This record gives sequence, structure tokens and C-alpha cells, in this order.
Amino acid sequence: RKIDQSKAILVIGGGTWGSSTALHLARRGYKNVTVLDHYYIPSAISAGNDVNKICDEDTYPDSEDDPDFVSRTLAAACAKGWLEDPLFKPYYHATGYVAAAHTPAGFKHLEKKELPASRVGFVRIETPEEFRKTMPEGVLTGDFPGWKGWQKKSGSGWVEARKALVATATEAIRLGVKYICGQPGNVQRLLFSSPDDGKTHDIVGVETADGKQHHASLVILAAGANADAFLDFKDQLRPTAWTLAHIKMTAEEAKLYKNLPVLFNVEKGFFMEPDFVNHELKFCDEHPGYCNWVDVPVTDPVTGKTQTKRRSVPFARSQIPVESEQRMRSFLRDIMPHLAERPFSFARICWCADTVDRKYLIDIHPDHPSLVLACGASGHGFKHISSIGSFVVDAIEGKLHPKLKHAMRWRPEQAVGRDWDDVQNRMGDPYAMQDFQKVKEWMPTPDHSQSSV
Ligand code: FAD
Ligand code: FSA
Repeated sequence: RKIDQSKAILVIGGGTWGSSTALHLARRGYKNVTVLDHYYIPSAISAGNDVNKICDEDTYPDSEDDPDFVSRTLAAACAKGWLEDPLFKPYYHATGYVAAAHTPAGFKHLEKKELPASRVGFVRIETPEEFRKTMPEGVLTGDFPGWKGWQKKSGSGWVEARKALVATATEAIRLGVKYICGQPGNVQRLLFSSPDDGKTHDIVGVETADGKQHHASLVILAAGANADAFLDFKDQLRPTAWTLAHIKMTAEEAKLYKNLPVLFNVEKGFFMEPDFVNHELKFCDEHPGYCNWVDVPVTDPVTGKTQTKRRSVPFARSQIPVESEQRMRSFLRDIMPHLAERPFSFARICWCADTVDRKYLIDIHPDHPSLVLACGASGHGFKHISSIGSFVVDAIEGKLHPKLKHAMRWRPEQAVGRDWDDVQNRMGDPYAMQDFQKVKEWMPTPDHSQSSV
């Protein structure tokens, strides 16, 4: 469809996908784009506000019949961004990837997850010695008990996440996008046309915490895990959190930890090399995720009716559960016991939202034609910062490839009777979904004084 490029467009959320969308709108000539975020960029609660993230390349599929047409098309566009776009290129490190598991179920899972990509050259790793040899001597000092896996030396690596997020927003601003941050950017509710005007209940804008109403001809919802709070998603989104922590290394130690492949045990955790300036080694424990189940009153923004519903409601916390710390230390003991008992310099929970099939939700809302959804990043959406916004703009302009349009459509039928406890194809202790309401003990707040964050 033809869109007047001078009409006002609002983007709710200046995180990973919101900033990517703002960038791509500006690059395509849209002249009146405003991003609203209740945090300054990089938002403290953005899932993308992190030292690093894993990034796996792919190439465009040869034909539409490729069974992985959708995921490959998205991944190829994303890789093109990291490999060729001067904005993103500096932040991509194609250092390779070591994938592992340590139980029979884990090995099966690993083969299913990684084998489709065997075209990019995975090589088997069978022994602890072979694992240790994937990095310079002295980095991996562990026994890798029971570990087996695969390594690929190219076509994969990691990205400097926070820097790429800030660069995306900065470039969007340079191209004319306006960012409104802090309370004036804190979106409270969506505004719809009055129900008695005889037309569709279309969205007309948003209201922010300072009481201001912002009107626009198009509103793009890219609020990450918080998107679920704005609208009845009919159970399509499940806000879910994971956990990350840092260890501070000395400059001397960090010298050795350079150009390392990403190491990921799909049932234990992963790490990438420490950041170049502050030498913070970030890692995550792998587990199916935490929800925060509470009964909340949910008001339909159109009808105004309120009902009580059990929802997973995100909250910010710069701490992690003690059980999570234990999983992280167990992971570290397997691979680098010399660092495993060190104090953490930073820790936080990090929220994203899973769809039922973990495919993205990029579509125009069926009942509100001026509301665009850019949500459901499903715990694997950071790397797409280079390109996802371009697909959002394609959706707005009615140009999405039919297969992509179908895969990323509004699909409440998929969420009917949704099993909220589904692990959604993830592994790791306790091999079940967890609930923050049941967490007994949180780790004390790490001493941030040495940390960059
Ligand atoms: P976010 O980046 O979280 O952005 C949401 C934005 O909305 C934020 O800026 C927030 O401040 C704003 N917002 C929220 N509420 C409001 C409001 N009321 N008003 C205004 N603004 C609001 N992906 C990878 O590709 N590789 C990885 O290695 C990887 N590792 C991960 C590790 C962890 C621990 C986690 C949790 C996720 C990881 N992911 C990874 C997934 C990836 O981080 C997310 O899928 C992606 O960042 C989500 O982007 P988003 O734009 O949807 O959400
Ligand atoms: O390859 C990737 O995109 C890694 S996503 C990293 C991660 O921590 C997952 O391992 C986890 O299961 C969840 O999806 C959050 O992101």
C-alpha cells in the first residue's frame, strides 16, 4: 500500500526491534517518525542492552521450496547487515561457534538444532582435550565432563550488542527520527477511535505517563516483553526471562581471551569473550526460562471491560536467583574452573516474549489497521537488529514475501489452550519452566563498582 511518508509514525519502544524499525523507516524516506521509550537509550530493561550476543550467519535459500525458507531469509538479511552495512560491520566478530551438550537427550536436541546448518561446516568434538583446543591454551581449563559437540570456524560469532543498539538509535536520529525518553516516553495506553463513530476501532495514538496524548497515523508496537501489557494478544505472547552475569577480569587475563569462538552448551550455558575495554566476561546459564505468574486486572483498551487474568508480568531486577548463580558456576566449573568461584560484578534478569512456535509476530493488527506489531522476538531476536526493521517496513508497505507474511502473522488460533509450561524447545536444569513467584532466594546484588554497567 502507498503510504504518505510525511504522516506521523510512532514507535513504542526504542530497544532492539524498535530502533531497527526506526532506522529502516528513516532509510526508506519516512520523515515523521517518533520513538517513545521510558528509559534513555540504551534502555536498562532492553533485552538488547547487553555486552554481547550470539550471531549466526546464513545465506539466502535457493528456492521458495526450501523448508527453512522463512528462517533462512531472515537470517541471511541479518547476516548481510553485519557483513556489509557500515553501521553494523564494526560490531560483528565472526570468531566461530562451539556447540555442545552433555546428556543423551541433550545430544539429540543438539543434532536437531544444529544439523540443519551442517552445510556451513560443523566438525565433531568428542573429547575434553578437543574442547580445550578450540581456544588458546589457558582459556578453557575444565574437564568438560560428558560433553560432546560440534565446532564451526566461520559463518558465526558474536556481536557487541549494546554498541550496535546505540549505533542504530544514533543513526536513526541522524536521519531525522525523534526519540522521546524518560517519563514523557513512558507509554501508558494505546488510544483508539471512539467506538461510536461507526468505523473500525482503529488506533489513533498513545498516552504517555506525563498525561500527554500523541496522535499518529501509524503506531508500531515494539515494546519487547512489555508489549503484552498494551493489548489483548490472545495468549500469543509469553513474557519470559533469562539470566546473565559478569565476572571482571584483569587486563592481563583478558589478553588471552581474544578472538574466542562462542561456546554454547545447550543444556548448561554459554559465554563469549570479555569486552575489550572493561574486561567483563559475560555468561548465561541455559534453562527453559522464568515467568512471573500473577493475577492481574486486564482492561480491554477498546471496550474498557476489565477481567482478572493470570499473566506473566515482567519486572526489572539487577539480581538473579541463587539457583541461577549455581547453574552458572556449574557451567564455569565444567569449562574454566579457575574463574568459577569469582564474585560476579553484575547480574540481571532479561525479558523477552515467546510466541507459541517461537516465530516472530510482525503484522498489522487485524482489527486496528493502523497498529503494527513488531513483537515476539522469542529469545533469539537480537542479531536481527541489523535488518528486522526492514521486514517491519515491508509489512507496513504490504511488500512482505507471502511466506514471511504467513509465518509472522497475527495467529491467535495457535495459542488456543496454550500450555504455558511448555519449555518451547529449550533445555537446561531444571528442564521445566520456572516461576519467579516461587524463587526462595535471590543472590545479593553484585558489587557494580568495578563494572561498566
Ligand atoms: P527489547 O530490546 O527489550 O526492547 C523493548 C523496548 O521497549 C525497551 O527499550 C523498553 O525500554 C521499551 N519499553 C517497554 N515498555 C515501554 C513503555 N511502556 N513505554 C515505552 N517504552 C517501553 N538474541 C540473539 O540474537 N542472540 C543472543 O545471543 C541472545 N541472547 C539473549 C540472552 C538473554 C539473557 C536474553 C533475555 C535474550 C537474548 N536474546 C538473544 C534475545 C534478544 O535479546 C531479544 O529477542 C531482543 O533483544 C528483543 O528485542 P525487542 O526489541 O523485542 O525488545
Ligand atoms: O543463538 C541464539 O540466538 C542464542 S539466544 C540466547 C538465549 O539465552 C537462549 O539460549 C535462551 O534459551 C533464550 O532464548 C534467551 O536467549
